[in-house]
Amino acid sequence: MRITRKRHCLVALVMTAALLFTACSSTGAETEKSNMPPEDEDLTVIGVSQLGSESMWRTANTNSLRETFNRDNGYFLLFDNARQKQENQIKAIRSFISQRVDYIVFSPIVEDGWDTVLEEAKEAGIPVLIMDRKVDVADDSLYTAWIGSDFEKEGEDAGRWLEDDLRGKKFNDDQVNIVVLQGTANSTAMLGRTEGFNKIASEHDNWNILACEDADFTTAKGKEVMQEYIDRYDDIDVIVSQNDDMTFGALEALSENGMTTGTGGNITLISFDGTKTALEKVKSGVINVDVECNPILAPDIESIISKLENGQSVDKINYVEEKVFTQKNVLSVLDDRKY
Ligand code: GYE
Repeated sequence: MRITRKRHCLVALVMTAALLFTACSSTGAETEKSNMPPEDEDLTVIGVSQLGSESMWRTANTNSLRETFNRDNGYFLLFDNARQKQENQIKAIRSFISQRVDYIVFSPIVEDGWDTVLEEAKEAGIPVLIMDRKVDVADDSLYTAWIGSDFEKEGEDAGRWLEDDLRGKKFNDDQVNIVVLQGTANSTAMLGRTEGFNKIASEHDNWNILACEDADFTTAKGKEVMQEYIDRYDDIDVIVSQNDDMTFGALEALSENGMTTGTGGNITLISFDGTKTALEKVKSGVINVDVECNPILAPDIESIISKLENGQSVDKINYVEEKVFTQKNVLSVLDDRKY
């Protein structure tokens, strides 16, 4: 049979693909092998799938994991940054399973879509510890424990603070006009903070939530959505920004439009996370209140792992401590704040 030019190309293509495939899979295997600690080292191998690096909170959370799970403390850390994509997290978890890590720790970007991969981890007998955000799975036995914040309480704390702050204040038409910058859609932090704040808002007939839109927990999106709000509404009294990074973006948009916030400004600004940079702005009065969300989760995760290693039982749900910061109490933490 005469090989036509077209056919020739096809044969060449198939051969190249085959070569590439072998090259890729062998590199993959090599990387996996070299990723693991030498067999004679007695280290506990932890595979961490971090959802991204979208915020200062996330950076502090990642640093906490790296500071805790290292060789000096008897751990070997396999760390993967999913860059805000669930499919990357699923891939990372699968690779941890195939590398037979001792524990999988991960921060799920959204709540749903985890059943299959967690079933695979369970079948492989690898305990899964979930941190920060939650998963919505049909079978709770798919993970061993969860460690993180009470996001609904954070939202309620913000609402209760506003309630107190508004006491005695007078508005032109008696309406309190509120805009909300929301975090990543379907993430536990966004769902909880929204629900908690809305619960308090529903107790006040004059709290008027004008808009509540997704700004993905990032500064760039926070600025963009805030600019849209400024263009759309001319009477904003309160901004609720569901994390500090969106707050920084909102502040850029506001200052470009000559608008002011905080104790000396025209708009009340509520933020979440309590990162050092934001707390400086609480101190200077630009942000009225910052509801803390604690990113230092690794010590708690480690104590759960130690218990599991010793055959002890652990609590399924583990909340971390957090506070609410205003100008009144921010100085007590600012100097020692690491993130
Ligand atoms: O508030 C935000 C981050 O899930 C608690 O995600 C976390 C949130 C945090 O991007 O800054």
